[in-house]
Amino acid sequence: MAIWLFSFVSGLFLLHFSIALILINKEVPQSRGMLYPRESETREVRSLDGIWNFVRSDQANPTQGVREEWYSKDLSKSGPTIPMPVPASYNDITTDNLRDHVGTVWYDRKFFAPRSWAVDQRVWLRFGSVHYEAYVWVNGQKVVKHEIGHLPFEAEVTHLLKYGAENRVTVMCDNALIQTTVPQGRITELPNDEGMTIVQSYTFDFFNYAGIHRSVHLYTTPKTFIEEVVVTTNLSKDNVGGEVLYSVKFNGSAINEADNALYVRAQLYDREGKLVANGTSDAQLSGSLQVDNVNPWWPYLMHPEPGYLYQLEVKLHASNDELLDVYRLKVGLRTLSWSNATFQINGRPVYFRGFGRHEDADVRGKGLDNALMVRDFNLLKWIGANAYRTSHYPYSEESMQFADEHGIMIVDECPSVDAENYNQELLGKHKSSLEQLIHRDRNHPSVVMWSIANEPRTREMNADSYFQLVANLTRSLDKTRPITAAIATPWTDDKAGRFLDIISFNRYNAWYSNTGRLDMVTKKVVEEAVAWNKKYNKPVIMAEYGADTLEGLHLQPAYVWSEEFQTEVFARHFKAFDILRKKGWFIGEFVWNFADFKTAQSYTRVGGNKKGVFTRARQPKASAHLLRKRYFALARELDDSSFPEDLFTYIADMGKTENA
Ligand code: BDP
Repeated sequence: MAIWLFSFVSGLFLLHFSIALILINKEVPQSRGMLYPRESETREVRSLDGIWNFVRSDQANPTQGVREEWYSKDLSKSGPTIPMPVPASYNDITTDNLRDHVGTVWYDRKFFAPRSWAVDQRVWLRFGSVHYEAYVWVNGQKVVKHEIGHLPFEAEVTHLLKYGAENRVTVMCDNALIQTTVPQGRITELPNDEGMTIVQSYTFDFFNYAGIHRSVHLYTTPKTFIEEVVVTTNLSKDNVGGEVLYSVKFNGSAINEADNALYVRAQLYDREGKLVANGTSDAQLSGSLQVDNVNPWWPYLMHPEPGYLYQLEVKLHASNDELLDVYRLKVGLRTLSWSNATFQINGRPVYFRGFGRHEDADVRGKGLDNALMVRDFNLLKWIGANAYRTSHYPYSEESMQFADEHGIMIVDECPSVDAENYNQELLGKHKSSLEQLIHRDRNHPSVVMWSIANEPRTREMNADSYFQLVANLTRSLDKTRPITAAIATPWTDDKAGRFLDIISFNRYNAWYSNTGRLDMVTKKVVEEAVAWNKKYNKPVIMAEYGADTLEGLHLQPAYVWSEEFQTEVFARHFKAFDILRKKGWFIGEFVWNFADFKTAQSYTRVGGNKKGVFTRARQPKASAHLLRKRYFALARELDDSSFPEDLFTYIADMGKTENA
């Protein structure tokens, strides 16, 4: 808890001495439960989203609220509160400098627990994500603590609630990033005009938005309930026969002492609601369902009906057949395979055409916003993309479900960005972030790859043992998906690539190197991709390339920051990609970035990072129209899909019409 002032000192210690340490492989804590809250005949879900009360702590006194037990009464009794929307980042809501606050803030709100919930069930309190660290109390009692943003956590609150009465939930949130958090940052004390002040810094290039970022739910389960469902799928070689393998964990005791033989009935329904397979589990609550004439899950533009999802209905029964709990989830049937040259889905090679993105918007920061999410997916489909990377942290569960439905492939990234100064504590948290991510996202057909880091400093001394341990853990948790990391270290110095299945590299030719030199892009991209492939003999993706672009700035000939320049930079890369595609092991191109986004203040950033193909308000720059033509041209060439009617603007007859 708000220990960063102390950790600051130990952070410095680690900075200087960690490189000499040997990293040890310790067990990571195992996540439990956390199924996405869904209503069923045995479960109720209530949203606690809305306006909460909010207090910021004194930066110089971050633990005051804990010492004074602010959680034991309404926050308003400890001082003036302001209204704060949930979900949202708190940073851009007010007109004062809350934006740059470092340390703890407090939220609380009241809610009713209906009388009906008092009988024979459990109640859970679940947070979709709080960044970065959260402490939660209900009616003054400590409930749960969670560290690492962008990931869900929950706790049972059955015993703490007053039923048929008002209750209070209090959250303390700490945004401080130090050398042992994921991602890392630094806290320094610097003199200012009033004396001394605390300053947060970090090397990564997006604003450290904080607060209750995703929805807060209360949900009920029966006393004995379905705690986890894990699903994997297989297809026959001709993609006609399908198999859904499921494995269920329950929590709670059996109905009576003698009854320890629970079982699961699993039923699979197609899109029209027709039952296509059903079965009963074995004693370990696992089983398989066979599907004839299957509709496989295909990516967008790879098939006329992409994102086909079935519904799996899981019913937990007591041995006397009494129905205990029901949970339903969407399932996509698909296979993944990869080699040292290709990545295949349902036996067909995939070429990724996508984006690096951010969860970012004005006012809301990183807060979940359905309007923005739906707009973004409409733009992804408009532009013909088939994939994106959740750079540089896990995105909302709602967006993962949306990607499943729309056939958008996800390279699912954990929150490790710019990792350096490798130390034991960092390793533990990095591994834990992957464990939590895989636990959360393992059932999504859209997730086709795990990204274990963005731009880690992989030339550092401990980088090889560190990434070996991180990759080993990831593989031990999921063997069905390949592992990548987006690397910017020059290939000559990199020590992490050998632990990956797919090499992704980030490079800004004509931007950070040889700025403005459009004649120094194509050859360099080809040479670098070839070098990565030669070094590791693995498929290669260009995971980031791009140029900052101020919308509306036009300069001919192209000049940095202009729309012409971004368009030209893209075109020079396209040329390189087409040369590389012929080599057989180059499997994808991801533009940086989907949309403009906020960063920390810096003289290289005008209101944030402007490498978006779309503005922050989600309107296209000139490059978007070019990229759209490329992505649809690739889809036609590789996946046999057709062009949208408005792809090419009518210019002239071009001699095509026969004389009448
Ligand atoms: C890359 C980072 C990305 C940055 C980008 C940039 O992976 O987070 O936003 O550079 O500078 O190195 O635009």
